[in-house]
Order: sequence, then C-alpha cells, then structure tokens
Amino acid sequence: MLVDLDYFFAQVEEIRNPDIKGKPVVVCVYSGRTQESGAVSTANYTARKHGVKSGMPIFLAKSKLAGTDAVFLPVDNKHYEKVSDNVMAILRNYADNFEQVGIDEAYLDVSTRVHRDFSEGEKLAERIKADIRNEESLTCSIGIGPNKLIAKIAADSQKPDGLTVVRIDQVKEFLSSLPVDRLIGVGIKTKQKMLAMGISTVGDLASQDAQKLMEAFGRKLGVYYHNASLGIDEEPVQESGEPESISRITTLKENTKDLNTIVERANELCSDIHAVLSEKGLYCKSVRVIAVMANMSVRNRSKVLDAATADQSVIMMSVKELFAKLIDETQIEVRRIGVRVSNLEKQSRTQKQITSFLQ
Ligand code: TTP
Ligand code: MG
Repeated sequence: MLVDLDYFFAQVEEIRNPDIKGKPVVVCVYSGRTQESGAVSTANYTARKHGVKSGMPIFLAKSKLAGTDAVFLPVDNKHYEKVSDNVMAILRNYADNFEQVGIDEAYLDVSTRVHRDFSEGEKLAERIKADIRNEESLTCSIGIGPNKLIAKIAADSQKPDGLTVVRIDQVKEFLSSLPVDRLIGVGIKTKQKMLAMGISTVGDLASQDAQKLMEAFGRKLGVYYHNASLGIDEEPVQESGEPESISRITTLKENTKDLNTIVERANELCSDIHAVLSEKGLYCKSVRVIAVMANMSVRNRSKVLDAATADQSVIMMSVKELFAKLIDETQIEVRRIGVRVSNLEKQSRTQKQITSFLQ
C-alpha cells in the first residue's frame, strides 16, 4: 500500500491552530524579497477549490483568494519533519518492508501480514488511518494494489481521506480509462509525444505494440511504458538508503556580486548541511555551489575534495573558493545561491579515528 498524508503542511498548520480550519489555508515559501514574492508550498482543499496549487506564485494565489478569509503562512519545515517522523514511526510498525518516499508518503509491503488477501489489506488500512488520526490528528489517503505502481495511482485517485483498493483482477479496468500522465514517469513532454501518436489513455498505451514504443522512446523507457500500461511493476518495497546528496538554496536580499555578502549567506547554508551530515553520520567528498544569476541563468562550480569530510570549515572553505571562481568568471550579479554536497559515505570508525588522531 501507499500512504500519502492529505494536504500535509497545511493540515499540520490546521492542527496547530484549529481556528483556521474551514478557511482557505495556504502554506508559502517566501523568498524574502518583497512581501509577496515566493511560491505556494501547498494549500488545504478549501483553497484548492479556488484554484490554488503547489508551485503557484503567492501573488496569484492571493488574487484567486481575494475577498475570502484566507490564511497565508510561512513553511515551518522543522515542525513538519517532526510530525512526519512520528507518522513514519507508526507506519513502519505495520509493514514487513517499509519505504519512505517523501516527507508525507511511504510504501508498505503488507503482503505476508494480510496473507495476500485484499480484504484483510483494506481492514489493515482502516486501522492505520485510525491510528494516524488518533495519534497525530491527521488524515491520509491510502491506495492498495498488487504492486507499487498500482498502489500509488490508487492512492492518488481518491483524496482527501481516501481508501482505494485495486485487486489483481481489477487492474486492467482501473488503468484503462486514466490519462497517460497518471503513470509515474510520464511528464508533460512525454504526454505530448504520446498524444501525437494517438495515445491519450493508459488503455491506448496498452494496445500499442511494444516494439513501436521502444522505437519512439528508446528501449528502456519503451519497455517501462509498455509494462506500466499493463499494470506490471516488480519493484520491491525497500528501505531507501542514505541520500545521494544534501543541498540548501536561498534567495539573497538583493542581487549582488560581492563575494563577502555571498559567502556570509552561503556559510549559513553550509552550517545547515553540516548539521544534516552529523545527524546522519555521513561524510561528503564533493562540493558544488549553484548560483541563479540576476538574468535567471544558472551557473555551477564544483570540486572533489582530497578526502571525504564532515568538517564544516573544510566545506565552507571550498564553498568560498568556488563562489570566488564563479563570480570572477561570470561578473554578473547573483540572485539565489545554493550549496550541494554529494559523494556521501558513512563515517566509518577508521575515518573517525584518523580525524581524532589529527586533532
Ligand atoms: P504532496 O503529498 O504532493 O501534497 P499534499 O500532501 O500537500 O497534498 P495531497 O493531499 O494532494 O497529498 O506533498 C507533500 C508536501 O510537500 C506538501 O504538503 C508540501 C510539500 N510540497 C511543496 O513544498 N511543493 C510542491 O510543489 C509539492 C507538490 C509539495
Ligand atoms: Mg500528501
């Protein structure tokens, strides 16, 4: 099954402040430039009825909600992460295999636990929903299917507070009338290409010759689309490993090419990243800086460190060096800056011993 919390950030805000329940609630990432610059992170279903969506500019959401008693709030990621951790701990208990896929989503393999019986699965999902409601006062939507692909589409098909079960013998009918972009991995471009080929539903896709799909999309994707259209997916539910990279990005108060101003702000990002590295017991070996320039073009500079490290000052020094290079080479003012560390590895005991030896 796939469990997805409903309008997550906005629902958490409603719980914190029950007075806003019933009003349109919009959680925003403010870029800090002007009072209204930034984007909508998520909105409750009351706000969605007015056309507000994730990713929309805040000013647009405000104009859609003009004349209502809408509430606009800044994101509070730390708090959402705490709530998410609590929910994930509950979910983990219900699964033989567990895979968190986002802050508010997880796959649970419950096959053995419910003896591969979908009715038992449905009862289990009801218990899970009740548990999350009692413990965290949150609603969620759950999809149950024979595999991850179907479970995910099932969960998306009834929201909020939905529970959708798609049994093996219902897969074909369930999929056939859905638009192709409901399949994971079919984005706008692919959808357009498929439309041009006369494919608009998953059923249309299923009736295509696999060979033709491979010719149009390449071997790997062609096979994937062919299988997905038939509801075939053999990906196991498994605990995801460590993250591949950790990054932070921020908007500067003003466009600038002053290195000190940039470095000062970048150091805050480094210290956030350092905190995550320490918490997860990781070292990084590559450091990258990202700059969105005043003309909105994006530039990167990166380096590989001599040795993997979790040392904040080493990361900060590299970041400074990379920004110095970037500013020097572009000579354009910068609008947003980001730092990303990658090539992550677990801090092994030997590495720890070496560092403590050197200190
Ligand atoms: P989603 O599960 O995609 O969205 P949701 O939980 O708000 O709504 P739904 O009821 O449809 O599941 O994303 C989880 C959280 O991630 C969401 O609450 C806010 C955040 N988010 C963003 O910050 N930006 C985005 O563009 C999206 C899609 C989500
Ligand atoms: Mg959600």
